[in-house]
Amino acid sequence: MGSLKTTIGKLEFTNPSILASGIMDETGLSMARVLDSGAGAVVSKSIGTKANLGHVNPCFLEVTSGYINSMGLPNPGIDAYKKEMEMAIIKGKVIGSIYGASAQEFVELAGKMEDFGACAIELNLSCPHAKGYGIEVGTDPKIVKDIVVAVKSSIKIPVWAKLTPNTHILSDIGRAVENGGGDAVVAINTLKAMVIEPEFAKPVLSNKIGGLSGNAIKPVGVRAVYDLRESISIPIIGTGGISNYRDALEYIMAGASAFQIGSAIFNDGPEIFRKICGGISKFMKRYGYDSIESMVGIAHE
Ligand code: RRO
Repeated sequence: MGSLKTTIGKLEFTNPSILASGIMDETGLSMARVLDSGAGAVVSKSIGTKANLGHVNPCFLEVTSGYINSMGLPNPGIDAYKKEMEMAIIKGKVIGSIYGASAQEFVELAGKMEDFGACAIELNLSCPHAKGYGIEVGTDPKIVKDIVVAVKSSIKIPVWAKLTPNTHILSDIGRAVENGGGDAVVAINTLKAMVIEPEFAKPVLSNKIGGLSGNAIKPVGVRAVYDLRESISIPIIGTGGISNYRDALEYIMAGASAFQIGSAIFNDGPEIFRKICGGISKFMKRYGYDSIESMVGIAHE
């Protein structure tokens, strides 16, 4: 049977399924549970320099084929997160997601995540609704490159950059990550979105704007990965709306060496990692693929 192993730069993963940042990853125990459920790795909640309560409710809505969140980066702050990281890494690979308003903040956070045992850093350059963070730093190629260069020169572990689809210059941003020495890009974060309640004539979310995730965004994510594959040579991790093995294969064939799962956990629980990997294995056997690598990017041929 074909192997599900995949490599992202110098890191090797037993399978290409990874928990996306923001779901079941505020605590070490929940990340450990996901690793026990068959995920090849988990990404932590995005962590900042100080504790942050996030936005007040309502900050999460279900919509047709997806969800809209405006959680607002709730997290306990980097120093309090140490014990969660330590609890999770006993069970497997943990990628430390961090957000900051400046290269200096990213450097400080990345150094701490490396000390806590993260196997890689995921720079959140893409939260769609956080003032001063996310897309406000992640849609300018110069700022992106400066952040990547600064973080790369300060730590030894690989640096991934999570990119936003809320831009028309995604390829330029991917190239900025590559030129800055980044080891991989992750595409995509959520799409800027809004819901209005007609009876109240007002946006429902307390923050008005949120980020759309789930099945609805899968074609946007697949296209983003396809475009990035044509623009850069560093590995790509695909994410956005994956809920079955066929969705995951679309991302792989568009150019992703691994994929992340988030919203689908609301329906299927953490067992989804094993289920999707099982589906990919059966597909590989049936169609004669002997490795994940042999499928990466083949939709371009
Ligand atoms: O916490 C959030 O509100 C959030 C983050 Br950090 C992100 O990167 N993407 C998103 O949709 N929500």
